[in-house]
Amino acid sequence: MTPASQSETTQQGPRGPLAVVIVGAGFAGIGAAAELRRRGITNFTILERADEVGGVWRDNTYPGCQCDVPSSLYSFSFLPKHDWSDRFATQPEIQQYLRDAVRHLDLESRIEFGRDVSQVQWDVEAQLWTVSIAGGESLRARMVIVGSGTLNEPSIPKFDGLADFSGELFHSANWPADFDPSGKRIAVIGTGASAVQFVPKIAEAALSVTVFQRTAPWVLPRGDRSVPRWQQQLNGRVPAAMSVTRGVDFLRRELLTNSFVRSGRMLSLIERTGRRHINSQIADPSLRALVTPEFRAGCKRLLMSDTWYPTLTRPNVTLTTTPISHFTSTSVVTRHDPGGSADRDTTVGPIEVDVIVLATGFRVQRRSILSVIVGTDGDSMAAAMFKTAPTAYLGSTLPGFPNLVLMTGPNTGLANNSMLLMIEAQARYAADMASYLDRNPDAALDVRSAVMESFTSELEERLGHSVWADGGCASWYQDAHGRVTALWPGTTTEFRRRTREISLADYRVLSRPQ
Ligand code: N01
Repeated sequence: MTPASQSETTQQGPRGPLAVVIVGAGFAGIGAAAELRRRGITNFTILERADEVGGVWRDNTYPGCQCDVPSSLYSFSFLPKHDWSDRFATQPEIQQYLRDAVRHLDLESRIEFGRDVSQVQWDVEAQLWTVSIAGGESLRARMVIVGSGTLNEPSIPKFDGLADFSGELFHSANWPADFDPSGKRIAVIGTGASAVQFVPKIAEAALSVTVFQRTAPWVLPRGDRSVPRWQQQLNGRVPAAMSVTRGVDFLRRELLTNSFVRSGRMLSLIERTGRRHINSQIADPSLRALVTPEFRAGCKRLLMSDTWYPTLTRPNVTLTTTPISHFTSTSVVTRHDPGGSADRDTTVGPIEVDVIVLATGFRVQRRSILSVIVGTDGDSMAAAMFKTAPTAYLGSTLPGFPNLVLMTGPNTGLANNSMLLMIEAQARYAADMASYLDRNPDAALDVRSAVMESFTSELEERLGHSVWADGGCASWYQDAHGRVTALWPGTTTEFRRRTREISLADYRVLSRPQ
């Protein structure tokens, strides 16, 4: 649609009704669109607030940004990529894959860029969603698929004085394209998956890097390697070769699930590997002590890096576990913490820096899109979801929000496998709902409260003794009460089976008021 025709429709009132509006053009939105197409549903549009596809893989451009599941598992099963350059795909290559996927699936004309969704409201009379876009336009649709992502709202801790800092300050997900670390004194707050990837890169050029670690993560050997040209060609010519690699990578990850859910013996093996990794890369006993985790492996996301520990031993890099007190215009001020580990640490007091990088993760539990989706009784999805624990039936649907599927919703995250497997399963589920609605023009599907309650109890029971709940850590996998609300408790195979189709027994069929 051209801008001209968009403004025309503004003057004429809401556009539509469309069969489906998809919010977001990352893996989830594109996967859902592909599945709709496969089922012959073509009356849909994708609203994307940025000017490019890619979601998190568009936003995270920090140096060293790379996938931590093998690339064999990082393309859609219906559009395999055979020529990944590395065993773990890099951010630019993943984003290019998504651009290519959009072209290949002929979705280019379906994506409307620069369209920031401001409200999604159910119209009880018309049984349609009204999707409002910042700037004034609105669309009507029978169904909405929310694919706007989970790890896309940077979490900025409320540190005293942070706003007074006069140097460069940014979050790892908003990396300035022209940032040059050369000769700079850099503070990095956080030691999660992002920091572990970019600190080794910036440390090569920076004058100094001070890494502020609150909790030492488990870091395992990565074993990355580039894929030789001959192997890429073989994968292209003999698809079975790639399928075998994909199958082996898939099974190894799938089989780990039980260890996490039951805190099984495999975790001790992972911890031994983690400790060996520390001991083989760090000679200094006090630094070894600082980086040794004090919780069970897997409780937080397992990180993989062959360069993290060697980077911490560089003369221009300091790891400090002294808590941050506040910031001044030029420094990070730490505080002595008698109850903590300050006695093992040498750095206490103001540390003058030119740059602060917040590698402090994302707001996962309370993403803002949930506040603007308004259901049958006028409540926002955030209000409905947070009455108890954040949950949705099969991570996808919520009572009072008919004909709406939340992609990568609560309890659909994975600690050990590729999210694309979950996304494809959810896309099929969403498209099955769209097909039903297509066949039944007067109906709407609203998941039964009892079905969701029983699903929520099942999750609580299955996750209650998992390492994510009992492993002795706090993480974004949990809500404020320590309940595991981000992760799926089973294998991806189980999730695929349970989301293969919409079971009508799980839903109330609403009919349009006469
Ligand atoms: O964020 P995180 P991330 N004071 O939440 C610390 C995915 N991902 O951006 O552990 C001091 O993991 C916090 O400390 P603590 C992946 O799913 C994937 O690194 O809470 N420190 C922690 O060290 C990952 O899980 C890839 O004690 C504070 C860090 O900040 C998710 O994104 C690559 C603090 C946050 O770590 C998020 O990763 C990158 C405070 N007030 C990311 N607040 C792939 O390879 C927070 N911290 C696919």
